[in-house]
Amino acid sequence: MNKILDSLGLDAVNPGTWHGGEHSADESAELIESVNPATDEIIASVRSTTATEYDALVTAARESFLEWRRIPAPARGNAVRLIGNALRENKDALGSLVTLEMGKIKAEGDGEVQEMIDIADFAVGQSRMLYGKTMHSERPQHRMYEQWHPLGLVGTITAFNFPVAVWAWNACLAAICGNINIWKPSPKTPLCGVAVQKIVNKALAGEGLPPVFFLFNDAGNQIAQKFVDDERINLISFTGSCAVGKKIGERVTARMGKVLLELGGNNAIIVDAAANLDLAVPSIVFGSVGTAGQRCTTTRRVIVHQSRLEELKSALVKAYAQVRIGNPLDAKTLMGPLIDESAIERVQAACAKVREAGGEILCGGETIEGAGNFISPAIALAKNDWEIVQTETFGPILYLIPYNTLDEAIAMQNGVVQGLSSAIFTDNLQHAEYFLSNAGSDCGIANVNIGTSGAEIGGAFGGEKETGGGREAGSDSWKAYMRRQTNTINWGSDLPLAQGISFDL
Ligand code: UN1
Repeated sequence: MNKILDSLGLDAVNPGTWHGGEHSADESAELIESVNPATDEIIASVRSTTATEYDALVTAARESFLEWRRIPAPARGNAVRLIGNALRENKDALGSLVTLEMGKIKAEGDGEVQEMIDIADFAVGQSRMLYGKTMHSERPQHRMYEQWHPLGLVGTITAFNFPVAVWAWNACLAAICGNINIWKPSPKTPLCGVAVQKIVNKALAGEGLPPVFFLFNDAGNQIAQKFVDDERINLISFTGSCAVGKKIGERVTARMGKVLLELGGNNAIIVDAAANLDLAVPSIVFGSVGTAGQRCTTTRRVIVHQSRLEELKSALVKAYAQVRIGNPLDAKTLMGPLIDESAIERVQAACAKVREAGGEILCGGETIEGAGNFISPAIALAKNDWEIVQTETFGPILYLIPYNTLDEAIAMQNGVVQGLSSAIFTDNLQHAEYFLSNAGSDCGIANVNIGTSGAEIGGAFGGEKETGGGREAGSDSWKAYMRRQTNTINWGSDLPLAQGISFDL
């Protein structure tokens, strides 16, 4: 544990307020303890940010923006390239810290840092491609085009489950677009925030750049509320639950700010009559047990053709029995702990609700003796319209739901309030294409013979309905961090009006 902290320059008590390259620490501020969910031990603590420090931070960020926006986008991209390189150097240590503080297995902790590196690389290229369109004006000797300008201050609020990658999606793109980033990490994973801030600011030190990356920590949610309501913050990008996201969306739009919401999912995999179970079974297991069921893309429902139910049921129960649960830093472990005790309680309550509704728990849902928040992953035979199935329980419980026709399966897949990720397993081309057609999945992500989780950064990431409609990472998601301006230039000596209007004096 100490080796990991030492190599990232973390102490037993760490300042949680970073004004770009510098940190401040008001010692009157509360300490946030970082707890290892695998052992219940305190790893280290991070000092929360006071209201005064927060105000000073936003003022400094605004000053920084006035300088940063003047730097050409490709040069801003070069700064992000330095960050990507620094993350490469720190991949092992930062991946281990993610595992230590969040509890996901080391391969997934490292994978998260790889996702940061990937988006940094993507952003470097994008920095030379902030393209606007040109249009043909209807008026002679007129030219029309559009260009993209930075928003200003981009606030990112991240969740515990992806304590570093989701920041990188937002921060790398926002930075090349010319914005200053202010990050509020989850109070459950404050050390990851501090470690990333250190790596990033060290990489940019001596480059003669204004500070671009700012951080504050909040033990409760008072400063976070100020942040959401702060008119100086041009965009709030929030990842978290639908309930909190809805409130944030309302508050930010009430002050005419911009929001980018990446909220909950209730993701399903349809296992068609023509599915190849050699592909489907491992994908379902990774999707439901990976990150101990705590991804927003986690597979929560498997909608299986009646003819394949028995076969799939026994294959899944067998596979679940082989999932090695334990110390997430151990290379052999496939499933680590849940984030805290209340997460365990929620999974157990979900199992109880399945039983109450008349369903069957096929396996799992049992806590494991000793320290840490360990529970065996559960599979339940259930019905799609049960309240508990309609609810996103953020843990390893998977609902198995039989169907007869593909239309019925798609209706069930879409029959939830969330719309993040979805998949079908089938070797039937018509069924695959139907699932992807506009009569098919209503989610932001729809896959064929690939599970619901583990998206690459190159695509736009996000979902519809109560998932919030935001898109982050690849494709043209960069546009969310910019404002569009349409410019019309008259290079002639007449003044024709659009729509042929004559207005002669
Ligand atoms: C999240 O759970 O908030 O597609 C993000 C995935 C990851 C990102 C998940 N690349 O599962």
